[in-house]
Amino acid sequence: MKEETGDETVLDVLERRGLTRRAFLQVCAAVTSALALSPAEAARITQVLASKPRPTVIYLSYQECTGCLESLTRSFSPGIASLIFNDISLAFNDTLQAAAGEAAEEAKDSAMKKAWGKYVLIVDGAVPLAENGAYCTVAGRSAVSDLRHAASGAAAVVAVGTCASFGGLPYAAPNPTGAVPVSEIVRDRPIINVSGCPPIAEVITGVIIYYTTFGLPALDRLHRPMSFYGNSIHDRCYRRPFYDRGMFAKTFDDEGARQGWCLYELGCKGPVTHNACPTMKWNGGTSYPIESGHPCLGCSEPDFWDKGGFYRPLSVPTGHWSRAGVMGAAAAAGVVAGLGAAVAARVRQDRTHKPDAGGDTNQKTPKS
Ligand code: FSX
Repeated sequence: MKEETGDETVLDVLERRGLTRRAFLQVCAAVTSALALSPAEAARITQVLASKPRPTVIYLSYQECTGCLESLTRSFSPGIASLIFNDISLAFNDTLQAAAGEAAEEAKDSAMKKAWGKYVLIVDGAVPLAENGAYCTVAGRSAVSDLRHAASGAAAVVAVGTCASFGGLPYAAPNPTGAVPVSEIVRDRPIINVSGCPPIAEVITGVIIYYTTFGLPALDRLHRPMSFYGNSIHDRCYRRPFYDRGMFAKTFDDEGARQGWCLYELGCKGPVTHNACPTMKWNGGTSYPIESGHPCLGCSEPDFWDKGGFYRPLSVPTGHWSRAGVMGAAAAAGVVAGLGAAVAARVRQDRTHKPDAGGDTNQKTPKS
């Protein structure tokens, strides 16, 4: 086996392990299919992975539940092993690495020095600012100071999870720690938000590999990659025909729920939530919440904890992101359009259907 060097390509790494070019082409095919690359990009992938050094990746965690990393470790294609051993050089992650304490901090400092200005910084978790950042400290240093330092040597920052992207649970009212998203601390580096609580595993790996191979992907107004967040859950929902016909489950165990009708009246946030759940699904494409009979909670959108109740039908959001104007006209228009369609559908339903023979009359219709 050849000796490990700092600037290896994916092909070098596989050859060093004694794997054949066939294995390399399999990695290229896995990356191509995971990223749904255009024909032009797919044609370039073999050349890029054979010639471009693997990027150094530093992965830091702050206020979070480790659900994002749990999700990442369950990635199927490309799997976490392939990502770490083949596609990137993961220099620091305090959950996955064996080192702890001072040895871990030294490893982080040395990896950052070696790749200063070039590494990709992945961050999960929000960052508390109250009490001078005392609510989250690592090795005696506040998260905010740690993040500022790490980001100043990064080529780009990938905020993994809704906590890092938009504040998430720590940011929810009354936000006692003064938590903020990464974008409020880092203002001079490109930021890719990979939201979701947690994000889909293959979306995390896909974004990391896309960035490290091709650079910044096309982003939406909330800095999320369009390829994964360009459509709403509602756009691709297999229950959509029931929504359009005004056929709604009203309780979790009524006839409508058993027949797979739309979950809008049970609080589904699909019309205002952008993510790839209906197409990529979870656990290697097995299912996703709506397919399992549960409404979408809207976990990949800003302020999802504060929007007035997971099981209440949509209404115009009132949380702090929307007050600050971050929610934006497009999402608000989506809510209004969704409500308009639902009300119109409901009128049609009342005129033409009696879909819920055993329905729960206590459930309310959507209201603005
Ligand atoms: Fe937050 Fe992630 Fe939810 Fe948890 O790292 S997005 S609470 S799944 O773990 O940050």
